[in-house]
Amino acid sequence: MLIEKYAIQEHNNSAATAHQRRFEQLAGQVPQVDSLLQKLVDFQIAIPSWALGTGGTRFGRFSGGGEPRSLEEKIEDVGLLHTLNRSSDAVSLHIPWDIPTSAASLKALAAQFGLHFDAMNSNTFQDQPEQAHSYKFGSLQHTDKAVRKQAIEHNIEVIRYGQELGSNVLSVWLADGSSFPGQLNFRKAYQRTLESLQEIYAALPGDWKVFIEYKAFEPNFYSTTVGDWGQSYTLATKLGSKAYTLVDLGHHLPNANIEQIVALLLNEGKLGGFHFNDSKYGDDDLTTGSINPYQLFLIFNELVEGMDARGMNHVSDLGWMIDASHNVKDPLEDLLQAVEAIKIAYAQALLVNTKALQEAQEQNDVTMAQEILQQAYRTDVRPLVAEARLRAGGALQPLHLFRSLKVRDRLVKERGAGAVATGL
Ligand code: LRH
Ligand code: MN
Ligand code: MN
Repeated sequence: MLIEKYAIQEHNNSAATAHQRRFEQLAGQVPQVDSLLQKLVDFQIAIPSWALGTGGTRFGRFSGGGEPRSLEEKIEDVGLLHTLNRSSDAVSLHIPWDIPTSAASLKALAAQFGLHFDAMNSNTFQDQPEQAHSYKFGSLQHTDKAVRKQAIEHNIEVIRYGQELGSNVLSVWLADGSSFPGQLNFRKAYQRTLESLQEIYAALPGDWKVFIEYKAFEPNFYSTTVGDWGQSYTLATKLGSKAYTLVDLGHHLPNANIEQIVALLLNEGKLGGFHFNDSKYGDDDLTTGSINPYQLFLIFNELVEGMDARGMNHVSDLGWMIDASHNVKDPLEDLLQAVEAIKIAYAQALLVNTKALQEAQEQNDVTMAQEILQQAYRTDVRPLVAEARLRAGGALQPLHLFRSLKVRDRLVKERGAGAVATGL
């Protein structure tokens, strides 16, 4: 299903006057507004294939219908998002939830929508029907070498798929850990994980990176072998310069200071990228910015300041991905909201007067430091984000247009009310 250019044009024309008024009012107060807008135009966030369907909880799944039935339809869905917001130019696949049958035709389809393939995610947390060994007691950490070998080979296979698709990142998240005290020798589990990762690392093409994603708990509830940024960081350091830590915002213990973790990983040159989502309790996978937008802003504030200090490219030097999945919203509407929230946080961080903030910090002017941050955070930057979208050829109000064009109804008609996506 395509959203025609004229539909976007018509929508933008009808919203133009109100937008222009709001934008001009704000633009006057923003130093170097054109360069800020260009940064917003350039900034892209990859969409995970598994977020295109309603996820489930362990208890139930309530599909809204019209979900993508194939990898091709998932790409079409990301294409829809990108047509509307011009900020979602990549898709992140999960193997074996998404097995590419023909890489060439998938690449061609993606290119039609201006999309490419971002990080490839392996899966050794579920058993697959044809698999010889079970991951019940872990994968890369497993006591049995044969299980480790199977998991290593799976990761190498994922790299191969990624190479055919033009990706250059492997994301490894392990459910490995233990559910009861005494179940696991922590040192041996860590060591085996490292050795397995070393074999995967050896198969990594020269221009690839590997991201090691940590998570405090779930599905194991006593220990997770890559449970926090420290464990991921030591693994990444031992592996070498192509290995980095991936920060999934939902993977911390409650109240963790994620912005500080991000600042330090960046400082050590080991921050690989993000899985954006939001959470109130655990790995809730809720829409980015729906629970704690101030935290998201504080993270972006560290990113902008730290990346600029290190001369990093905001777009290409880190992996920007969403990782969300839930039960009650239309997945495409949800992803439009998530991308918008990320761009808002980024725009607010770009507004921070870094020089003044650093002066306040050096002088221990705590009050002023807080004022400077909150001045940026409390600015309604939505007209800037909308203007950037307009300049990039997207819709002024993507969600509004999605609804007025009845996109979901059209997808339900095309794919059926019972169409349910593969994934979580
Ligand atoms: C684990 C995780 C990881 C998986 C995804 C489906 O909780 O965040 O990134 O690949 O969920
Ligand atoms: Mn994740
Ligand atoms: Mn997760």
